[in-house]
Amino acid sequence: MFCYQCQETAKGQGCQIKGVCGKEASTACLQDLLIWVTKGLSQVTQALRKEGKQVPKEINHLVTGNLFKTITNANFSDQDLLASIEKTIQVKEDLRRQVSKQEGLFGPALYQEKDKQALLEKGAQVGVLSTKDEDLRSLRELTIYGLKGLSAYTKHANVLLEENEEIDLFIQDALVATLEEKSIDDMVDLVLKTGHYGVQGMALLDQANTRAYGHPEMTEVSLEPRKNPGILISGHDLRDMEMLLEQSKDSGVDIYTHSEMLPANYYPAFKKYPHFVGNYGNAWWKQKEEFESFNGPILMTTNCIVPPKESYKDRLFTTGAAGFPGCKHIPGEIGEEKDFSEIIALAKTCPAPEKIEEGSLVGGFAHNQVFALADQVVDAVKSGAIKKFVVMAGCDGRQKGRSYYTDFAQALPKDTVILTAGCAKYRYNKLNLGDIQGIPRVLDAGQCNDSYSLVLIALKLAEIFGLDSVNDLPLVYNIAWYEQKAVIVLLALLSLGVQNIHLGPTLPAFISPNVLKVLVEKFHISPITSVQEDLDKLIY
Ligand code: FSO
Ligand code: SF4
Repeated sequence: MFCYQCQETAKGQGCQIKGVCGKEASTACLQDLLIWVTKGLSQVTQALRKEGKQVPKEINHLVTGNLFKTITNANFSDQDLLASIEKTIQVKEDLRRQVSKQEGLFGPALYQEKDKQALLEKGAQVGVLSTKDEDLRSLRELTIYGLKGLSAYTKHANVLLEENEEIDLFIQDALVATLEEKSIDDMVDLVLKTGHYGVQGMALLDQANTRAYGHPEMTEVSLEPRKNPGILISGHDLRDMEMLLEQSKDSGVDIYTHSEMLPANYYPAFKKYPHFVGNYGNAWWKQKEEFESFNGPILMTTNCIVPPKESYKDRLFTTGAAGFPGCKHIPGEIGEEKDFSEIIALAKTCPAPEKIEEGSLVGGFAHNQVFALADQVVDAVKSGAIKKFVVMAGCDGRQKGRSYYTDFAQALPKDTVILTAGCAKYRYNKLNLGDIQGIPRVLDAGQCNDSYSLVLIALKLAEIFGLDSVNDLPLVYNIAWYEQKAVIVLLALLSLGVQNIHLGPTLPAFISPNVLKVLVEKFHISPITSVQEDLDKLIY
């Protein structure tokens, strides 16, 4: 195996024996093969479309679903990955028969192995290192990781029955492009185009979420459990949240969010459920302790799963793209009602969650809510009460060095406001950093995909202040990344021309020195340094 797609990759270079995330070598090879056969399927859909033939939307969903399954910490199940590989080859073969001009098809488009051992061996040959040139490899992987993040967001929109076929076409074309010999310049263009579609993907999801559940609004979220048994729901899938709330109402079981599901508390449609209590715990990587003390069942709707301890493994359920061997998976395709009754029944037999925190936190500052506060915000900027906005979106992770973000947030002068989204916020959202004339100093827009809100807010501020570019705003970026959803957020920002992004806690291992040079020249990206040095650079 060789995997370097996340920030915690071994030695900052690549996991080669087993993933730091807990991924086995066999799983890594199957994920590589799943990507490869999905490229093959995309070659076929591209060929069909060139011949003017229709490709059903279920095929688009298969492509995005496959990519989603290979995101860091999403699916650890060899069985599930094998089934996806077999299905993809089967579907691809069925479609290939409809292609009139077969001459252009090669490699994965023609692959139709069935034997498990042979599949594993193939997986070991078609991974990251099969591209020999370091820079081409870097740009291909950067594209693929962006596509993985984009697929996850697209999928979340699809489950709410929103589609944008243009995005699917791009994903498939871009997958095919990573099989072709392209120049470095063409690949840089492809990376930026991926970012452009990243913006479209986040916009689609924003539209899907707000149409279905209303606009997030300023909300005080309780951090304290009640006395009833509970179910903890984690990940990003709001449709799963809705189904769970609906099916568990009047059952005597309470519902709590964990990690990236916290923003569900901000949506009007979910507030009407009296058994939806609040949030329990912190970012994904603290789940080993927090799932233990929660006492009740946990539903993982997406990444980030940490291989569970035996003590709670039988209480851990997965659904959607998530999977873990030995944990029960709740099935349900797009448009289908999932059945969470087993989880609810199990909850009733469990003790109530143990209290691990006190008080509450405030969030819900997505674009609509911030626009509603625009006059207040603009006055505070004009009077000098707010001197700078600091975008600190992205992910949290286990690495010790991430305490930098807590220290940075704490050291920021009192006339700065943090704009955040994603699980990165857990490093500072409980610090009580106060407010500026009633505007909280930490404005949480929501999940990592709600970084889209931060973009809209920046554009709105630029418009109000009559500026030509968001780069002229008193707004700086200090972004933390961990996995591939953060990659698409980053590429989206770059495609919008955002300059001077500070990225940490370390730069991606998959960015080669030459590709980094391009990013620095074009966008002035830089790594974080020390809190003081970065404050000097960004704030003072
Ligand atoms: Fe975090 Fe995990 Fe949202 Fe990620 S929970 S790390 S970028 O999956 O998706 O912010
Ligand atoms: Fe290593 Fe990250 Fe890949 Fe897991 S996802 S194998 S930790 S690089």
